Order: sequence, then structure tokens, then C-alpha cells
Amino acid sequence: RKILNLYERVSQPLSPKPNITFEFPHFVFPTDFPTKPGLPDPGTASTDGLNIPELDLVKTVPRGRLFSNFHPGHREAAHTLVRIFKDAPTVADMLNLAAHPDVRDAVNEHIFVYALSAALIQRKDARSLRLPPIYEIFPGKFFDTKVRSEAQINVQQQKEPAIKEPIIIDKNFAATNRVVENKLSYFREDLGINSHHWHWHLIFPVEATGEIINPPDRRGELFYYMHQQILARYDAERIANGLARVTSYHDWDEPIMEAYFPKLTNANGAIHWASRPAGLVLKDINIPDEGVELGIEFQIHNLELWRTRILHAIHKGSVVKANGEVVQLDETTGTNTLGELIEASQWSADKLFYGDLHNFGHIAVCYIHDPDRSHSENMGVMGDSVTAMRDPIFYRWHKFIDSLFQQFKATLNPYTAQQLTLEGITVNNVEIRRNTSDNPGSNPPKNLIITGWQESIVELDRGLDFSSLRPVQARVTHLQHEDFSYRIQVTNSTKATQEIVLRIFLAPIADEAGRRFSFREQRLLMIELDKFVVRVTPGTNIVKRKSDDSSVTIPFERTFRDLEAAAPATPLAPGGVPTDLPTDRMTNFCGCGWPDHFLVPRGAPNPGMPFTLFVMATSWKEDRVVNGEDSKKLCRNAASYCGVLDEKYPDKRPMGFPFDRPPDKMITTLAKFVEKSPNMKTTEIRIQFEDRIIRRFPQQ
Ligand code: CUO
Repeated sequence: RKILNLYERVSQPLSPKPNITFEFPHFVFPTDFPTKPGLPDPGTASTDGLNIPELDLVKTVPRGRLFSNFHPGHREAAHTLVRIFKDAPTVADMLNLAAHPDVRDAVNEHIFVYALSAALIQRKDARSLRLPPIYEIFPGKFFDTKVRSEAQINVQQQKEPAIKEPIIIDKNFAATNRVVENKLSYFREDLGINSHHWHWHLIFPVEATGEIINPPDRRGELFYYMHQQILARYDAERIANGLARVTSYHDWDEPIMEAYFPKLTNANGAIHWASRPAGLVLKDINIPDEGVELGIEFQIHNLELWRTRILHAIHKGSVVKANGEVVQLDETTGTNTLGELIEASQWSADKLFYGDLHNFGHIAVCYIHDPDRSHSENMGVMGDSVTAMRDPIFYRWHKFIDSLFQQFKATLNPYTAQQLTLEGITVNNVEIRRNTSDNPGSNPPKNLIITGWQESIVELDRGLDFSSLRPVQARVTHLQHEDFSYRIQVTNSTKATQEIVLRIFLAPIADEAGRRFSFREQRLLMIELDKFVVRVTPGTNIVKRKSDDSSVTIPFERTFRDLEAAAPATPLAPGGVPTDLPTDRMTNFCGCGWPDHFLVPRGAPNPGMPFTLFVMATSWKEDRVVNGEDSKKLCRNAASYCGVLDEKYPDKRPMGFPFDRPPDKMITTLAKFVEKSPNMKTTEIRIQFEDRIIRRFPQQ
């Protein structure tokens, strides 16, 4: 609860604050703070006589300004605060420091939330603590300005926050149907998808702070894979909506024709995120230092130069470090090395030479409307990892970034038969069954998944600065699918029980015009649905697996509360602080993970959209990654896209295996690819979208 309090109305000062009694009475702020070497000297004494660390660098991004974690100056400011929080001797000291008005009310609110969240994740002594969903902290990054006004009217009129009368969020608020790209707004503006993206970048920051010297295991490869999977999923949605797949944005002189008008504002409505009208062209960025805020300057020519150098490295098969050492781009570590280089992170082989390509692309696009800020405009949504996925250009930019990785993958030898087969294991059959527990007598057709809309409630009062007296709720509509299970028949023809990894993927069969994909195209559209280990005894085995158990998703309850299952609004204590918060209001710290409600693409109306479901068995003995004895397996819910906190990535194979590399050129269809390996199996399924509200409880 104390942590939740810290996240309440972060744009408003804590003190003096008539409506909120802040609760840290028994924490004593340590007067000798900081105690660890390496921290800045204690700064000036605060009003109540306690010393706080020097925050000048943190304050280079003033309060009230938007924050970009792709901007090196902003990142430095944020990481200075992360380090201060991490270096506090105890969690209590850290919270005390965070709650101090000279910190909480003095630093940029976005940086405050970023730094506190990052420190809570990175501190091993804070792992059991939870933080609220990012859309509750900053509703302004998710909901239309109109929602804010409506909430304000409700609060002023003292309307009951009854579940039956929440503010209704229009799922198409950003544009009309005349905008073709708006067909995909249910994906791009989804709360769970954007929360996932924020968490991913929070867990895998571009720079380490404090004692972390090594990056998380295979961090660069995860950057490639997680974003590649976003593209595969987005393309499946596009095809379902009759649109062509995303085209790479690599001709930077070309006007960007897909506009985006976010209609977002900050908590007090004073700052609007910039719109990006159609037809703008990238310009050199030359933002001067303003007041205390650090500027940024680079040319589009820099991006071109960095791209050339990176492609040079890919085609030479090696990168050169700043000290002249040559690092081979081999099949084991090459993708990871490139990921660090392209993003670019602190672990780039040579950031001066290979540059900051991906991050600066975000910056160039987010200031495209006012590249020197001569109009004093704010940045667009591409600047913030919480909002970037709302803009159609995000996908085009990342398609370009992905094309660099794909060019590298094309330099690797195709997987050999030995890498693709598993002696003694045959996958005979795979099918999908819908869960019939609600209706036991029914016998739904096999290999059909139904999707539709679901309504869920979100709480907005934490993030709206006028709402300290009354709860504010909103009802959002999001995609949902009915529960289903996989039923996989595996024959083990060896004499012993075997532990195998089952890898499940899904990909559209044909493009928007009905033309069937070649294997070269379809492999790039493969969406990972699940990956898990099972034991198979000699003979025939039936493996059943529930869709909710997916290794790519976090459970529904971590994203939303179900509308009908939701508890009544939390009563407010005198002073406006919620007295007791049910745990399902909170997102676990392991908030990284694809949202369960978006596990499968939407599909198309009756008779549905055809997809290939693919299953492959590999050997767990070979693929297993051994972690130390003290392995805690924290945050392992969504390991496929997010890894496991503090541990090695739990699968030795390249991410996306076996589809991450182009196949032998003789293999032109997926059927030919599968034919040679009895441990693989495909089946055709359909996903049928029903344009109505479907109810779905998570599986028990
Ligand atoms: Cu996630 Cu570009 O890396 O947004």
C-alpha cells in the first residue's frame, strides 16, 4: 500500500496536499544517507532538515515535460535516479527517499515512475512488492482527452462510481473508419499490449545502473525476437482486416503517409502529445538545450551512415569493437551482438561507430512535426515506450529494424536435418479443442477458435489529479478469445521415458487477397503460442495443454479485472487514500508478458480465417539451460518474450527456432519442411471473429 501511495497522482505535489495524508509516519529518513560509495554527495538540506542526494542531473528533464526513454539525455536523468533508489541501503530507505517531497515533487513525474519501478525490479530485496498497472498511473497515455473531461465532470457532480456507470471508452477514439489504418486501433491501442511493451523496456533498459555490469542473458537477441513477434502478430491482424502486411520504412526521404493523431494528454490536461499528420518527411533533429533540459542533435545522414556500417558488419560476418577487437557474428551469439548494436544499448560493440540507430529512429519520428522545437511542440507518441505502439509508423520502423536482423539470419546456414529432427519421437497429431466446461454436453467443432470483444473495468483515479475525492472507473472494450486446449499425440518409440520440449506456432496461410504464402514468407509470420516441457513414456501419449498456460502471456487478471467479477469500488478513507486495495487491482512486478486476451489474432468473420498450427518436439536434455542452485524462477510466466528475471534464457535454441533462419532453397513449402521431420506436425485451424461481446472467465 505504501508503494501504491507513491504512485498516486504523480503529477501533483505530495505536500502541501490537503486531500491526501501521506503515510510514512514510522519510516525514519536516514540522515547519513547516502552511505554507499559512488553516490553523489548529499545535496542541500531539505525543508525538514534531512539530507537528500544531489538531483541536478535528474532535474535536467523538468517536471511536466514528456519523457523519452529513447533519448540519451532523458535516459541519463532517469538512470541517475534509478541508481539513487537502488543504492539506498534498505527498501525502507528507498521508499522514504522516494516519498520525500524534495524528491517525489521535485523530479519529472515520468522519470519518478520509471526510476522507482526499475529500482523495485532490480533490487533483490524488493521482489515481493507490486506496482499498479501503468495505465492507472498515467491514464493520459492510454485514454482520449475526452475521457479526462468526462471524469472531471463526474467527480464534480459527485456521481457514484458504480460499476454500471463507468466512463465508456470508445475503442475507435483516435480516428474515423475513413482512416484505413484505424481498423487496427484495437491492437495498437490495447492496454495490455502497450503495458507489455513498457514493462519489456523497463526490464531490459538500454543502460545498466549501479552494480549490473553484464546485460541480462541474450538481451540483444530478445530485443530482436520480442519485436519480431510483435510484427508477426500485427501482420496477422492486418491480413484478418483485409490489409497488406506492414512495409518497412527505410526510404527516409519518403513522406510517411500513415498519419497518427493520438489525442492524449498528461494528467492535468496541460500537455498534449503531438499529432503526426500525413505526408511529413524526416528532418535533421536539432533541439537546443532549453532552460535546464538537455537538447539533442543528429542528422538523418547519421542514421544512414550507421545503417551502412551495420550492414557492412552483417555482410562481413563480424563487428569491430572500439578497441579494434573483432567479434564474429556467428550462429550462437551473432543475433545478440547485433541486437545490442542496432538498438543500441550500452553493450553495443562500438556505439560511436555503429551509432544509436533504433533509438534515434524513435526520436526522429517523435519530433518529425517540429524537429528543432521552434514551435515549442511536445514529442509524439513514438518517443515513449508506453505509447509508441499506438502509432502505425512504429510497425514500419520496426519492420526496417527487423530487416537488418533478417539479413543477418540469411547469412547463416539453414538448419541441418540433425538440428531439426529428434530420434524416436513422432508427433502424430495436433488439434485444438474449445473448452466446454461451461457447457459440458456440447460438442464444439475441433480446430476452431472463436474471438470477440470483452469489456473490462479500469480504475483511473490514481492517475487523474482532480480525482482525489472519488474513484473514477472506465469501461474498455478489448479483444478476447474463448478458452481452448491443445491436444497433441506423441509417440515415443524409444525404450525410455523422454523429456521433450513442445514448441507451438501459428501463422496465417494466405495473404489478404487469398494468395497462399510460400514458406519463406510464412516463416516470418509464425507467432509463438507456447513452449513447454513434457515427459513422454514409451508408446503413445496424449498431451493436453490449456491456452491460458502459454509461455508468452501473462494471465488476464494481470492486465484487467473482469467487468462482472470486479469488486465494488474501493471506499476512500477520509483524506482520499484508498483504505484497502484488493490484490487483483495490481499488476505483479513481472508485468512483462503478452496479454492473454491477445494470445491469438482476431481472425475473420464466419467462416473464419485459416491458420497453420505447427508443433515441434525437441530434446529437453539438449535444450535445457541450467541455472544455479539458488534459481528462484521469478517472473517466468512469459519467459518466451521476457526471459526469466536474473536468470539465463530458459531455452538453448535460437529464439524463434526453427523459423528464425531461411530454409534450404529446395524447401518451398511448410509441408516440405515438416515432411522430413516426424517430430513436427501441422494442422489447419480457423479463427472466427464474432463482432459482439463474448464473456470469458479465465480457466480455473
Ligand atoms: Cu520497443 Cu522500438 O523498441 O520500441
